[in-house]
Amino acid sequence: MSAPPPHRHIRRARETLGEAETVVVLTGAGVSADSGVPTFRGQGGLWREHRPEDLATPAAFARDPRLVWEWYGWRRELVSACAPNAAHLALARWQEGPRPIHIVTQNVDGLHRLARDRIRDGAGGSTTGEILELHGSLFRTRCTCCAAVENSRAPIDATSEASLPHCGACGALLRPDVVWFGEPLDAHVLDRAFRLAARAEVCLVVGTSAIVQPAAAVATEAARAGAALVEVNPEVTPLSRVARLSLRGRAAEIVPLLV
Ligand code: BV8
Ligand code: ZN
Repeated sequence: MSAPPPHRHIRRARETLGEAETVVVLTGAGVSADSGVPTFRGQGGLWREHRPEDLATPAAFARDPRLVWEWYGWRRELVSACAPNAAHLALARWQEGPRPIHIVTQNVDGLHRLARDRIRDGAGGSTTGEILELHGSLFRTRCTCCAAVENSRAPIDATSEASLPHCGACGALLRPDVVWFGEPLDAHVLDRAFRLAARAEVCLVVGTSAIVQPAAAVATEAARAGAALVEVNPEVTPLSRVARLSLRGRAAEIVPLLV
């Protein structure tokens, strides 16, 4: 376990974030690790015995939709039992504040939205901050034929292809409404993310290995446009050397100290 970041780094990060008019936050699986959601690549990061790159692909779904749905059904069940952690909640509270704080997440677990709902506790929100889900959501399905999209938290019966979820409108097989490897991201969402990054004075990067593209480019584009990068991650990543501050530690411990 790495030593916690020195107080002066935390103080400097708080000052950097406190002075910024506009902030974009890029999060990855590490922000949900403290909620019990396994990461993709860190220790214990394997999703059961499957590698994301093998199953989160159109080819895997075409080859064996039952196996892919079994994997997503398992992840849906696991994530449904996870609650937003102190990092999600601190970011949600920060978004309700006076400044535009935007969250761009690679995660499909919906925990940033859940945190916002918790903070608002049913009351309407006042934030101008956005939550952009670059890679879709575990809790949405899309029809493989008519492209109908539905919110869905139902358990998946993957015992046979016939028992997999099918479209109420056209009867075709449904798929998880997530972006698989080799698939393009939603152009509007990605364009919006890059626009926010280009305007940000600070980009806070929490819990990503910065390997997956084009998501990781949101941080590098922000830096290229002049933003200061502040990173929170127990491990070194390709962004660490370009970050103004790279805080070694867990999101649930550090993020609440920063915002
Ligand atoms: C595309 C949804 C093109 C599914 C996911 C260059 C440019 C463009 C593409 C590529 C490129 N190079 C390679 C590619 C191909 C590929 C790619 O990036 N491959 C990687 C493996 C190299 N990219 C794509 O295929 C993308 N598509 O570009 O299409 C195109 C264009 C036009 C037309 C056709 C095609 C699509 C990528 C999206 C894939 N879908 N998820 C699902 O979830 O099932 S990606 C998946 O990885 C998750 O979304 C995850 O969030 C994401 C990134 O991983 P991280 O979030 O960073 O998680 P990871 O486990 O890696 O790291 C966790 C970090 O947290 C670690 O650093 C760890 O230290 C830290 N941590 C641990 N505990 C804590 C912590 N931090 C803080 N606190 C803690 N407690
Ligand atoms: Zn349909």
